Amino acid sequence: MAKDTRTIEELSPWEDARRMLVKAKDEGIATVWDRLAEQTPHCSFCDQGLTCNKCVMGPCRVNPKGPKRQLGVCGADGDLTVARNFGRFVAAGAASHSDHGRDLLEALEAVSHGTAPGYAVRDTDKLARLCAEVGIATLGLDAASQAKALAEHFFEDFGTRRHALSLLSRAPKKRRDIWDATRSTPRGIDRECVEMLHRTHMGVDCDPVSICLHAARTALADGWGGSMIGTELSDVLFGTPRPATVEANLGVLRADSVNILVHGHSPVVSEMILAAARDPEMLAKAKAAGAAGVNVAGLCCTGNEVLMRQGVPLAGNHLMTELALVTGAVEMVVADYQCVMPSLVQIASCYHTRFVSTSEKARFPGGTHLEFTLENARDKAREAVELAIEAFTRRDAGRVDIPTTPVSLRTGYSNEAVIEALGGSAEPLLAAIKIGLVRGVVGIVGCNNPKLPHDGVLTGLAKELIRQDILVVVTGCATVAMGKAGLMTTEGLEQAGVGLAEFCSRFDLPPVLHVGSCVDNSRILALCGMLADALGVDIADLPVAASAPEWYSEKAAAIGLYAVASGIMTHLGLPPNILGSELVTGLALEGLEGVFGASFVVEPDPVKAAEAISRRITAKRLALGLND
Ligand code: XCC
Ligand code: SF4
Repeated sequence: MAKDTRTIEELSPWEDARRMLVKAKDEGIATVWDRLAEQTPHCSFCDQGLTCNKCVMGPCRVNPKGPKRQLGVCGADGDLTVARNFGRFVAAGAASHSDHGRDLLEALEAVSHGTAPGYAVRDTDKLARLCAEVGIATLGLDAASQAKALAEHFFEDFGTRRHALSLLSRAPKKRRDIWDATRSTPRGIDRECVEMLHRTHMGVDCDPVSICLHAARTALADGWGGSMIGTELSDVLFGTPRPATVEANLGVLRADSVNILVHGHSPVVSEMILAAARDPEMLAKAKAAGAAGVNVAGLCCTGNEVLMRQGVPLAGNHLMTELALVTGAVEMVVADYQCVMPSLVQIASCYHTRFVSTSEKARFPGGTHLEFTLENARDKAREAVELAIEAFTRRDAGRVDIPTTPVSLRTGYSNEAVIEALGGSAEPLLAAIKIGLVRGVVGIVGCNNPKLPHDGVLTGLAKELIRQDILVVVTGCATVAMGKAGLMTTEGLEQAGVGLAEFCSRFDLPPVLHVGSCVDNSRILALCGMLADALGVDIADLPVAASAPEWYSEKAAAIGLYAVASGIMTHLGLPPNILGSELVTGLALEGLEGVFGASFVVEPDPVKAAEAISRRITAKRLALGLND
C-alpha cells in the first residue's frame, strides 16, 4: 500500500486522532489517509475538470493547450467541459441538502396527519411564525392544521410552478433585484437541479458562463430553499436550539456504557435513537447486559443536529469518523445519509461494532439495514438500541482505548437564541459593528479534507479572525475543530481581540458561535438578510464573509456558491476541479464580483486567508462610512 509521507503529527494536531492513527496502524486498519496516498497523484485531467463522461461517444479528456484533443468528440472545449462538470457538481450538492429538507417536510406532513408516531411539533410558536411569514392565516387553525398548510406551501417550493421561492423574501430587496436582473432567482428547488442536468446534457447549454450562472441559481435554491426549509422545519419538529454547554471529542465515549454513534445529516432518525436510548426499559436491558447505560454521541452533521437541540456530545467530525471506531468502544454506528464513508462498514467489521443503515436511499452492503420510516421509526429505534446492547456483550475490552478527556463547548445559537442573548433584538450587535467593537462577522463552515492538515486551516483561520475582532459563526464539521481548540467557551475570549472580547463578555457569548449543521448555514443567510435590512443595505454591503477552509463535498460547493451569489465573499482552502478553464476560474475568482458583488478566494494558508478576509471587511466598513 502506498504510504502517506506525512507524519502522524502532521496529519492531525489532536491527541485523540493521533492515538487512534497509531492504533489503526498497529491493528493493520487502513484509513482515509492511507487511501488518499494510494490515489495520489490524482489524474491531472480530472483534477482540472477536463474529463467528460456525459455520453458514450466519449469518455473524453480535453486538453485545451495540447497539440491534440483540444475538443471532446462532440466538440466541447475545455471551458465548456469544466463548466458542465462544475454545474453538475453544484447541482448534486444542492440536491442533497434539498432532498434532506424534503424529508423534514414529509415528516411535518405526516405529523399533521397523525401518521408519524413519536414525532410531534415541539415548537408551536415557530410553526405559527412561519405560517404567518408565508401568508397562511393561522387564526382558528390548530397546530396540526397549521402544519398541514405549511407543508403544502413548502412542497410547492420544490416544484416548478412558482416564479420565486417563498423564503427569498428574507433577502433584501436590492439582492432580489440583482437575482432578477441576472436571471438567477430560483424558481423551484427541484426545478433548478433538474434544469442543471438538462442544460449539461450533450448539446444543450454550450455557454460556460450561462451554465455557471445557472449553477448560482441552483445553489440559491439550496440556501434560501431546500436548506432553509430543512432548518426551519427541524426546529418546528424537534425544537429551536437554545444555548447549552456540551462535550466533544473521542473522550465522550464511555468505557462502561453501550456507545451508539449517530452519523449523517438528518435529525429524523437520530432523534428517535436518542429517545429510545433514554427509555428506562432500554436502560434496564443495558444494565442486565453489564453496561452502566446507553451513551449516544454524534458524528458530523447529524451530530450537530442533536448537539444543538438535545445536548448530545459530539464524538468527532468527518476525519474522526473512522478513528472513532478504532477506539474499539463503539457498539453501533447508526447512519442516515451523506458523508458516511463506505469504509466504515469494513472498519466496523474489524471490531464488534455494528454498522446500521436506516434510509431507503442510503444502503451500505455488509452493514445491517434497518429501514426507518415515519410510521415505524419509534419501533426501529428500539430495535437498533437492543442490537447495540447485544453488541456490547461481544466487546473485546483488551482492544478498547478511549483517548483523552472531553472538551466543553457552547452550542445552541439559533438566530432566535442569539437575539434573545442580545436582549431581544440584533441592535446591540449592529451597534458594536458600527463602532468597530466587532469589526465583522465570518461564517466558517464545512468539512475536513485529508489533503489538508486535519482541522488546521479551520482553527488557524478562526484564531486569526477573532484576534482581529471578527465574530465567527460556525457549522458542521468545523464545529468540532473550534470546540477542540477551546474557542467555543467564554475562556476562548482570551484569544480574542479586545473589542470582540468586550462585546462577547457583555452578553456572555463565546467568540465562536455554534449555529448548527450544514443545512443550518441557512441561518447565517437569514441573519445576514436581517442585518442588511436593519441597515437598509444589501448583503454585499455588510462587513461579512464566509469560509469553507477544509471542504471536500459537493454540498460545500453549493454552500460556497450560494454565499457568493448572496453577496458574501467566500474563502476556500482548496479549489474545486475547475482550474482547467481560465474562463471558469476567472469567473469564480473575479467575474462573479461584477455579477453578485462577491467572489471566491482560494488560499490554503490560514493566516493569509485571514488577511484577505480582514481586508474585505475593512473595505466594506469604510464603504459604509465606518472606521476600519
Ligand atoms: Fe459532511 Fe455535513 Fe462536510 Fe461534515 S461539514 S463533511 S458536508 S458532515 Ni457539512
Ligand atoms: Fe465527450 Fe462530448 Fe460526450 Fe462529453 S459529451 S463524453 S465531451 S463527446
